[in-house]
Amino acid sequence: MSEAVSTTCPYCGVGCGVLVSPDGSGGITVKGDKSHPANLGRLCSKGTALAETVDLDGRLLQPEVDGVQTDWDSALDAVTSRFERIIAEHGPDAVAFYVSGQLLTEDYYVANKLMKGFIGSANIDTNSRLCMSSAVAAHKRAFGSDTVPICYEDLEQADLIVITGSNLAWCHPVLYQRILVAKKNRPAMQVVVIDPRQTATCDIADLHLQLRSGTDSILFNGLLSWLAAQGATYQRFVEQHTQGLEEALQIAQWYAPSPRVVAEHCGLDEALVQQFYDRFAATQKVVTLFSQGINQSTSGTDKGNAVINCHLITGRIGQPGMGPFSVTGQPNAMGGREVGGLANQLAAHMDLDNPAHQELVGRFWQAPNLATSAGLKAVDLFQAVERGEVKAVWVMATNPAVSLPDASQVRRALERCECLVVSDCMATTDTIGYADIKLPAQTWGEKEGTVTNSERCISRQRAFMAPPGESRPDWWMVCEVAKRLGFEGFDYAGPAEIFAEHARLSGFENQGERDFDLSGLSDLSVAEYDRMAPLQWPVRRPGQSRQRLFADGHFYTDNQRARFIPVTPLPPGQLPDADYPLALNTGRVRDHWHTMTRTGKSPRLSGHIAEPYLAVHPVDAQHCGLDDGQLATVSSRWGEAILRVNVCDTQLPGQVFAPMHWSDHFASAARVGSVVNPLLDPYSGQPEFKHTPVRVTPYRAAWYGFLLARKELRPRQATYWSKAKRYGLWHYELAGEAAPDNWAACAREQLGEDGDNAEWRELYDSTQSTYRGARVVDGRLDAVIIIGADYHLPPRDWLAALFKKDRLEDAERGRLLRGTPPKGQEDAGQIVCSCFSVGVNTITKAIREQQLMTPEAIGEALNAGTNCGSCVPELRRLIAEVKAEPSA
Ligand SMILES: Nc1nc2c(c(=O)[nH]1)N[C@H]1C(S)=C(S)[C@@H](COP(=O)(O)OP(=O)(O)OC[C@H]3O[C@@H](n4cnc5c(=O)[nH]c(N)nc54)[C@H](O)[C@@H]3O)O[C@H]1N2
Ligand SMILES: Nc1nc2c(c(=O)[nH]1)N[C@H]1C(S)=C(S)[C@@H](COP(=O)(O)OP(=O)(O)OC[C@H]3O[C@@H](n4cnc5c(=O)[nH]c(N)nc54)[C@H](O)[C@@H]3O)O[C@H]1N2
Ligand code: SF4
Ligand SMILES: [Mo]
Repeated sequence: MSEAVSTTCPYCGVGCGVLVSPDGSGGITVKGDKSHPANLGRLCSKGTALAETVDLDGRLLQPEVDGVQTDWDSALDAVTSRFERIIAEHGPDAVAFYVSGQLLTEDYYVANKLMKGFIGSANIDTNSRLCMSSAVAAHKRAFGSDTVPICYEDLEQADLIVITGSNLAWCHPVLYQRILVAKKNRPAMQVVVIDPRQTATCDIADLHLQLRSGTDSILFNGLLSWLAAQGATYQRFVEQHTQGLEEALQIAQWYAPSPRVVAEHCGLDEALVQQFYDRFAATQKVVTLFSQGINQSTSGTDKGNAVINCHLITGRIGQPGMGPFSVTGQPNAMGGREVGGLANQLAAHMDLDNPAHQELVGRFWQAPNLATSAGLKAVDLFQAVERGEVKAVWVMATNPAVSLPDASQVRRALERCECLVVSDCMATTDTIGYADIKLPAQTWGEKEGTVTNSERCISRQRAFMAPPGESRPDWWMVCEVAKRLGFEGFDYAGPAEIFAEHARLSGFENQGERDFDLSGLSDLSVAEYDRMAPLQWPVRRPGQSRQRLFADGHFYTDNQRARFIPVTPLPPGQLPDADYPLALNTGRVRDHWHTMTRTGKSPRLSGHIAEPYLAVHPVDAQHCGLDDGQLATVSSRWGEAILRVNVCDTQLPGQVFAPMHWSDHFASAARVGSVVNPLLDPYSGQPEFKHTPVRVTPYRAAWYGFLLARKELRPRQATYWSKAKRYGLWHYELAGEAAPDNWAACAREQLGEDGDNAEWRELYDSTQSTYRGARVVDGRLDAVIIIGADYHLPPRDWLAALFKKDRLEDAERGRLLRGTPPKGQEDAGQIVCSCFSVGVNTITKAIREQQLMTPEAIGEALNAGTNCGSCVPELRRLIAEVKAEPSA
């Protein structure tokens, strides 16, 4: 058996180390790497299921130009000549790259170098604009540099962790696990969660502030005034190492003079606000961790600064167990910032508008044509494409037709674009459908390079399988086009050489005045690069890694003092009104990743939440005439989506929530990006994904259904469908607006042509307008479809077991058509524990019957929750629900 390859998980910014080995039958096994400092062996549900995502189904394997498959030479020539012509006719600003925090640092570095140094435009922006740009802007305003001062160990050493705008339990699960363990070992450790939703993360909260969405700047301004009023400040630090407190404090005191005023604005109990402020004031070791609930806002930059202000006034930065902590989303969001991948950065943490930096980078790159002013930011970029001002765009490793706000506008832009190049590993994303030129990219497990995680830790991604078809790494494609455009400086033998150049640039004439410095890695040989162990920058000398920055109180501003930023609290860009009375919040679920191109392949992950949904508070549900389980149309001024209603009191009244993941590939009309408004933060250009005024109305379907089939299908007549790969089958949920004349025909039509050996078992109940059908091929169940006039349909999950049988017994055929599981075999229900595929009904039943009152007890009885632990918050919620049931 060959040795395990150590690499880094391709999902979130925690950046866990994984060990991959062949499983002996063509697949792989994936384990957490105990020696990796990010996870010390742990993995979450997504990391654990990685083996299910590396098959070649749906891969793009051959370059394509104008719909015709071709070889690399012709495809690269086509990219080059089209870019060349457009640049010649319209200038360099008529072309653009739109890249991604899922590129490796080496890909990112050459793309940025080509656009900003050689093509001569700063029109390269990245999906990090949608993600980290407010945090970047806040860091730069406060510290003079985009520095995350903290390390993961600080989470274990802190006495108080404030988590705001982050669903850590689902989005950075291994960090959440680390906090959980630390809290178990040290019960005095306190956790405060600030989120308008009650999320899985609240499971470890000693205090949950369920504030009105968008009001964090009032809450943190209030904290600043409170700290000052209580004298809970670090006077010497403020005097020696900061500037601007007076003005920031004045504004804070004006808007948020007391916990009472704060409570009123944030919709909170005054006592809870008071408790939060008291704890913060009294605790020295505080980490404030923030994510998209802060960043994705029209005042996201200010909110970041409102948080940082509270750490500056208390001097709680740069020391063990304390600091503001912006967690990164994508695996290489941090690496993208290092290379300067945003349209308003230059390279290696240097600024586009700084003449000294321009001179330095220009000289280092020997750049003939260095861009000197900011390019278009993501949302502006696609608007300029629609207007025809930008005529050629190369999209790499991102799916903007789904993930940008006002996504229908983006589709118009992609359609209009004269030359759209897309490099992706998948053949059928919503974006690549519009491409003139498709370039097959290598992906995780096939390519070599580095990523940087949330704590500035650089780790290697290593290949463990042969790249399929004609796929190539992104850096190679970029360099080939650069060379064809006639530019020198792109002749790299491999990623090791690119990395070394990136390291040299970071240290070039850097006498300690720039935070980002990898001088110690500039001379890395290929062999050393291949062996490189994870390490945190800055790395000024070989082997020298740094856990924390700012311990010495020196910041990267002109006078080395950190800046307090006065924050005027602003409401969200658009408030609900009579036409659109609810606020739509969007985000993530535990087991899916973005537009599902990877996690959608995994049956285990797809079982957790198999259908796109809208979470609605019971009061709003009543107002809108919605029942749990029904379908609803959610519409805004920008667009609409059809989603399954989930009535739950974890929402605040007035606010609804929908996950961002479902693309047109997985559902007929669930792209919430087309509903989200494109309003932006003025400093960062980051969109307000967390707040769009919407209206929710019942979706008037005349029939509903579901379907399990061995093969992927294209539902017909269904005006609503969603699909998920589960149990080795395809699971579709369906609905249609027109009542079928013939239920059997409607049902059969969904399944497409019958094969020769197909036989049908059917049951039609005219009193209830339900039809149940099963297609049996060679005695084996091939597909089951159940449709009816109502959305209350029989359970689905137990049916999957029947597909495993070589022959169906008569009794099974009968039950199949009645829709009832056999006695003693309950329907397992929606998967809660994806590691062991344990469903909600199984768990609830066991809690009730066996009196399982802790997640550990459930683990002993059912295994659930005993591997990665990602579902433990849900297990605890189920226990609480059963406890709350009226006793029989
Ligand atoms: N499972 C999974 N994990 C992921 C990803 C994924 O797709 N799936 N994506 C990765 C990426 S790229 C990112 S950026 C991260 C994102 O990680 P998170 O930011 O943790 O995830 P989100 O679900 O986008 O939003 C976080 C929370 O912000 C809350 N929120 C909304 N409005 C407000 C507000 O006004 N104030 C406060 N305080 N909170 C608010 C939402 O209710 C939500 O619970 O996740 C990473 N990890
Ligand atoms: N409504 C709403 N929308 C959001 C958000 C939200 O909270 N709400 N969050 C935003 C945030 S924070 C983010 S980060 C974005 C993420 O949104 P996207 O970046 O658009 O989503 P992904 O599905 O991760 O897209 C990655 C693409 O890269 C491809 N790929 C994978 N590996 C490689 C590779 O090595 N090379 C190449 N060339 N391609 C590869 C995948 O197949 C996939 O098509 O979504 C944003 N959109
Ligand atoms: S927490 Fe999960 S998704 Fe994130 S890097 Fe670790 S294993 Fe991957
Ligand atoms: Mo992100």
